[in-house]
Amino acid sequence: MSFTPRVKEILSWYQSETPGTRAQLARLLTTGTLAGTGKMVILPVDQGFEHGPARSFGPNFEGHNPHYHYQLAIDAGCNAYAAPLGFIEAGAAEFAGQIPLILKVNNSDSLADVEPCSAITASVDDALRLGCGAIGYTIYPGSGDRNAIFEDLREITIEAKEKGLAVVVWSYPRGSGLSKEGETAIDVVSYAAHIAAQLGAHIIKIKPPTAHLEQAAAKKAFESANIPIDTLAQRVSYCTQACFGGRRIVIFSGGAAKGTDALLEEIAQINEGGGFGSIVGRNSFQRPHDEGVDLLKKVMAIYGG
Ligand code: FBP
Repeated sequence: MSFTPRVKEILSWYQSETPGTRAQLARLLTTGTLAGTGKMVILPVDQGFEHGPARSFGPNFEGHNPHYHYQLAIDAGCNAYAAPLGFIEAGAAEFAGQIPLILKVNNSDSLADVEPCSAITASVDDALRLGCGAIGYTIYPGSGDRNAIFEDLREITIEAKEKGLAVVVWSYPRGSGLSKEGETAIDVVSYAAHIAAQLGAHIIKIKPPTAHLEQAAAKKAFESANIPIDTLAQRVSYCTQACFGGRRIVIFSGGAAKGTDALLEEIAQINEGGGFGSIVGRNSFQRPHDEGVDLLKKVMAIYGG
């Protein structure tokens, strides 16, 4: 397969990586409906672990079946499917080679009342054994546990790169240092995205940021530099710039289930701001199968232009 100029350009940002890692990034960029466009839509299904099965799969009972999500990602034409060890293991043989896989190697639950942190729940070797092309890891900038979170990612990233895998980082600011509103504030989200880039992430996943400015010093900096943050498109643009001047793949999460129009309006703004795509979980697998596929196809149509 010959790559499009856009795929070649994106791969040129990752020249220091091993051939194996670059091949996995290339596979992510050349799979599914958006193949070759430089955009990606990924299906993530770690919500059962993160939020519990009732909140995650109550709205669409089919979601309890691990194969359902593999098939949903394939039917919709996603670039990849991301999940924790159990869900990936439960379908890796049946669906081998049909869609790139991202193994979520750390996870957190909603049962304990502690500073945000995740346990390491799978390894780079698990990812290789299961045929995954990338590992996924969540960091919580703002958490009192951030040193351990960052240091664990460092170890895992070194190993993943040595063994030829790509690294996808979910960067979700939260913890005692931040207000609830601050978790999605533009200064905080862009900062969290930058931290993920500095930690060596190839693909950075963040939440769509709001116009709120959380930290006084950052507020001053945004205002004196006149950085436009009124629209979501402007804020998305700023977040991609915060990741090495646009030389990292930055994608945006779908969030809790919402109406189709509201989600598509958000996607249109992300696309306008130069976002590289979306990772849409609850909004797709909590709808009945055909509606979920239809919605993901509409999302891809926006990114595909
Ligand atoms: P959604 O599209 O369902 O928001 O999925 C994106 C995601 O990052 C999941 O991978 C993860 O389980 C969830 O959001 C975490 O959400 P939060 O940490 O805000 O509870």
